[in-house]
Amino acid sequence: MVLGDKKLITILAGGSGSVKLVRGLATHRSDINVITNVGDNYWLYGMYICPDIDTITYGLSDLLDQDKGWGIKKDTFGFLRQMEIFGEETWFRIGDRDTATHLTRTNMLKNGKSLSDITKWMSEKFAIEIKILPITDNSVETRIITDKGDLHLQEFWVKHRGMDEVKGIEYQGADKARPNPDAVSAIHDSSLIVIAPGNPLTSIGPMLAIKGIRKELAKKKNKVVAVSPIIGNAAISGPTGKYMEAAGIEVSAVGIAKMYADVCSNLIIDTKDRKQIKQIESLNINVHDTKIKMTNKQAEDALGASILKQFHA
Ligand code: FO1
Repeated sequence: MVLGDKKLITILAGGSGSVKLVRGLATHRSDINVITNVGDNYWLYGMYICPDIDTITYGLSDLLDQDKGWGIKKDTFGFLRQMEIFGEETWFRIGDRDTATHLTRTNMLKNGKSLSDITKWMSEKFAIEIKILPITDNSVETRIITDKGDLHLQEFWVKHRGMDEVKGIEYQGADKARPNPDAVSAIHDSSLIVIAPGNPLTSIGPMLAIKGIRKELAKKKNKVVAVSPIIGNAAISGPTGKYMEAAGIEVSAVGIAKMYADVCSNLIIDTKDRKQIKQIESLNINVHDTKIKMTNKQAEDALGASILKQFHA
């Protein structure tokens, strides 16, 4: 839909691959909504940590520690050192400035503000023009079912270093979660909806598990384009392959196409995967191939520009 002469763009984002594409699109356009995953959110020391919201916030305000893909660059760790002295577990490395974000968010939640209101307020504090919209204000928690038991995603990935055998993934609370109405409107009003190259099971999956979101995306299917997080038979980064294998999904662009076939009519794959085009097209998905690995700012901007040109947004 075109609103006046403005075409809105919405991106579904989660994880560090996503922020690169958000930045790549934001270089060219400011009329962007970023819908973020909340399944990774984690309570620690009485603070509510929202990694995907914060990664986008720091990424858009040039504060992100790009080497790690999370946290604030050049942050210090005095708070964590003190927690260690107090005998607390310190496997989740939150920096001092980052802690200010979690503490402020938690206080605002305790004072009755919603996660989406807090995120909006924080975006203003970080002078971010782009709208950051948590997928829901309700609790959705990604749980990894392993041979050692049922773990929060942060416990599986950070505390246990992703070493346990994955038996399944659950999005606790997703069936009852009410989608953020602003996220639903953003999808409805956009002329282009991009599913960022995030982990399809732990970054994008929890968002698609919320009924109202999946339904709205399915309605806009022709306007939805996903960017593959896989090149060849391996994830560009992170544990995507491990989760896909555990879910019995082929680790390839074809596997991604099958996962998104009901909500997306367009898939961007890497040029190296051209041989998969016919198979993806047989799923009624249009395929575009380009360089999808964003190793620096130039590559981010180039992929952003290519998407905007390709989809006339
Ligand atoms: N990832 C790690 O691998 N180790 C950490 O100690 C860690 C701390 C951390 C603190 C704040 C934050 O916002 C993210 C943090 N992450 C850390 C990243 C996080 O575990 C995941 O990469 C995201 O949840 C995936 O989207």
